[in-house]
Amino acid sequence: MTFPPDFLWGAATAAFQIEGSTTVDGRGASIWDTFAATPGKVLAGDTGDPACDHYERYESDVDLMKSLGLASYRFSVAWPRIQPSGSGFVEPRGLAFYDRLVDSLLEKDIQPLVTLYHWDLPQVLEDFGGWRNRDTAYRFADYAALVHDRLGDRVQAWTTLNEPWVSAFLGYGNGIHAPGITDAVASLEAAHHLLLAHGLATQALRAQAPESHRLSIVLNFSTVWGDDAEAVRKVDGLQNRILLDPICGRGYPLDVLQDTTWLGDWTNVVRDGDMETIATPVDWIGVNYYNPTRVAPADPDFVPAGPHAGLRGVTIEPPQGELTGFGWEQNADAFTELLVRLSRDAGGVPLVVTENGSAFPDVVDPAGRVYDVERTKYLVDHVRAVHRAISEGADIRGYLAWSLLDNFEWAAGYSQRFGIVHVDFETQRRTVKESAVTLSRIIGQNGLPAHGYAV
Ligand code: GBH
Repeated sequence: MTFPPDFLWGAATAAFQIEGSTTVDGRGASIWDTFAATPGKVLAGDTGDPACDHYERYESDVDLMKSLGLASYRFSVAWPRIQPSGSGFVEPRGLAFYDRLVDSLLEKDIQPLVTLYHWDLPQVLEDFGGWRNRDTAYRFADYAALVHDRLGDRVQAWTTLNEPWVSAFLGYGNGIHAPGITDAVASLEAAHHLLLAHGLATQALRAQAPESHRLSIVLNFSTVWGDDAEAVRKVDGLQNRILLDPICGRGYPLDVLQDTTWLGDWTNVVRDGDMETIATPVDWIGVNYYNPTRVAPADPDFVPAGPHAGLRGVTIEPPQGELTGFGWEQNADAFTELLVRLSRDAGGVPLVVTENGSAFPDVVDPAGRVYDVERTKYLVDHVRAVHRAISEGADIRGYLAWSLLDNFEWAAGYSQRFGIVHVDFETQRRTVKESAVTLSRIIGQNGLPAHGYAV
């Protein structure tokens, strides 16, 4: 089972989840600093400090990546390190950090994939309405251009936003993420402004980037399964198509517009030209996949708890089969099905799996080894699922594991470990897990044997 010759293998992280050092070198506060400092928002009162102390330890972390044979590393730039108040003043020490990180990656022949926004909005911008405010989209485009201006001589692969769906619907909809707003209409307006931010930033980067630069957005998707076609259509619309369709130039799906009108007219934030801006062509789309969603029909007025703004007449069913330690369904067939479908829907735009992984508690044995059997199985099953999707015609150019390190898992704090490398948050000691060794072998042979892959 071999992958295409130039298939890109790697691992991913995000700034707020690993860096720590949240108050050094002029960094401003982000909405996640505020949220984590608010009692009851993050499990056990965990915060972004010290996380993995990666801000101080990036060099040895890059050595670790090299020792695992990673060909690429996806990380995000913390906007509040670059512009502490979200616009205007640019903090040179913030830029210098990512400059050093990029240099050490290139020195070790690891290709950097830069994500410009992974949820850490400068708090000052939130004070002016955050993603509910159209102006934030323009501020983001300015910020994107200035980071690209600094790193673009060395970084080829750029992502505007990570999972705008989560920013909009968990941040402003059900409020389980920062800034913790619970307002369905606001979440749809935020979704539009996030898409606009992506479009404006893509235009700004395109204007200054050489031809070789590859611009993208990363979206989270779920395979929606159920016996009732109408229930599947509704959830698929509000989960997958609501952002993918505008990016691919199809505008907002009509059924989604219909399903959400009872909330109020959120589309009055859409101005002339926005949909064209949002459809600015990208070179690839990042796919983050973790689990399928099972749905069933319900009473027409029933509104399920959860982030899907406007959803009515549907229930989200419990997961089936094997679950991860986080309670998420493990289903690799759902991944193959999703990738084949997305590749078709993306209309010729290649896909990169920018995140895939699973959370389980780790057992560190007395010799200091971590045999993460379940995570390793999840990894192997899902890498096979990608291969199957490619053989069924999907255009997939890479696979990045989530995550390089155990880290700050948002509202779950440090309670959920997604790393292929274990982090002891007391000592900051890193321990390579079996899953990392396995990924390393997969990379080494650019694939897996078809059968009997022994861990
Ligand atoms: C990604 O988001 C993030 O990009 C990353 O930062 C994060 O650490 C990682 O995944 C792991 O969480 O409540 O059972 O219905 C994941 C997006 C959206 C996936 C919500 C799971 C709900 C599962 N997530 N979804 S459930």
